[in-house]
Amino acid sequence: MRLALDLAARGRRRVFPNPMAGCVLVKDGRLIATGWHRAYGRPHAEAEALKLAGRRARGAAAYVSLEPCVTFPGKKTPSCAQALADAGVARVLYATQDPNPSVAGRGQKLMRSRGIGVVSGVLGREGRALNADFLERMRRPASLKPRVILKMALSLDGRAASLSGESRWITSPASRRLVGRWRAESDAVLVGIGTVLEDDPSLTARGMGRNPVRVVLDSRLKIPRRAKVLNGEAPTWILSARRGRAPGAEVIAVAAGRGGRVDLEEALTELGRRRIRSVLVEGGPQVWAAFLKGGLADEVRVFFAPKLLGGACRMKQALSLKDMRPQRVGADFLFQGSIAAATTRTHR
Ligand code: AOF
Ligand code: ZN
Repeated sequence: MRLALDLAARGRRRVFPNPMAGCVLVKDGRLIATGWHRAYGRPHAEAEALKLAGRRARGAAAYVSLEPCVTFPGKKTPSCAQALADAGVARVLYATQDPNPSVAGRGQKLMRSRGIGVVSGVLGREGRALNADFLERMRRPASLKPRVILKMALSLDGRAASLSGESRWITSPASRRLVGRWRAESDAVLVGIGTVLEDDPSLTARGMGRNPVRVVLDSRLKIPRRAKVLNGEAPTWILSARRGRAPGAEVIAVAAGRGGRVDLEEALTELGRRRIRSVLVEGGPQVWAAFLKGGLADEVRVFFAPKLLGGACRMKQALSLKDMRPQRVGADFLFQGSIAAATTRTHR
């Protein structure tokens, strides 16, 4: 079991929002196959081990770090409890029950009904510690909406992009690293389709931790196939008023509100149902405005970069400011500085 737990831990940072899981198949005192859940959407630990073992799985004992799963609506992979039974595995020992309400106890029941000897709670404390985050999320009521944090990056004159639509990069590498950390701390990052079309961001944690779920509001399902958010580096959920498919993402149908746009309250309800505790809303301006207008944001984090973008067609025409002296004036913030590089501006 210790090996199963160690194997499970190899999926750390990759499997979110799924739990980590490892599986070891043993027969006649000999290890015959191992497997672990490598990444969200990929085969489960048991499936990997059973594939390696082939016919040798018959009569074997399986040590699994988590109760093997059963099928439920929206599930991406086949039931492991079923697969273990179909392969003729004789005994299944697992560390902890799956806290997912769609699975909890049902995996055990299914295996027992198929004549498998089941033992639960083997290194239970270690198993629970391994997936403490998953356990905590699954205990959340499905009716709770996530906390919404709006992240904005603006020039000092309050622009999020140049006239041509460029927004890379307004802020410094240090700020972007900080955003990477915020992404790693969030369960989900959300952008509108406009941002995907304009900036093509990958929305990963930039190596600062595990990647959050990437959520795209795309009412009319316009996402291009080559969009970086579809690169498989992290799970992507497209919330759309249309039904459809997008390879590399899960398209989730959400009721439309005014103007055929995805209703934001519905969107947050859906994320809550999926046990998302926090969403970092990264834009663009239309999405910020919609969240603010709906009174749906809990917190804002605004970067002001020491530059002026007003009227600049391209980002490189922004006016840089130097010797910035930020000050508090009453309830306000005053930023004073001198203009460093006067670039000639070409207006449209
Ligand atoms: C297992 N073995 O390795 C893992 C399990 O959408 P799916 O098919 O990936 O299913 C996700 C659910 O499966 C997840 O919420 C949790 O209940 C269970 N995770 N179960 O038997 C595994 N990772
Ligand atoms: Zn499974």
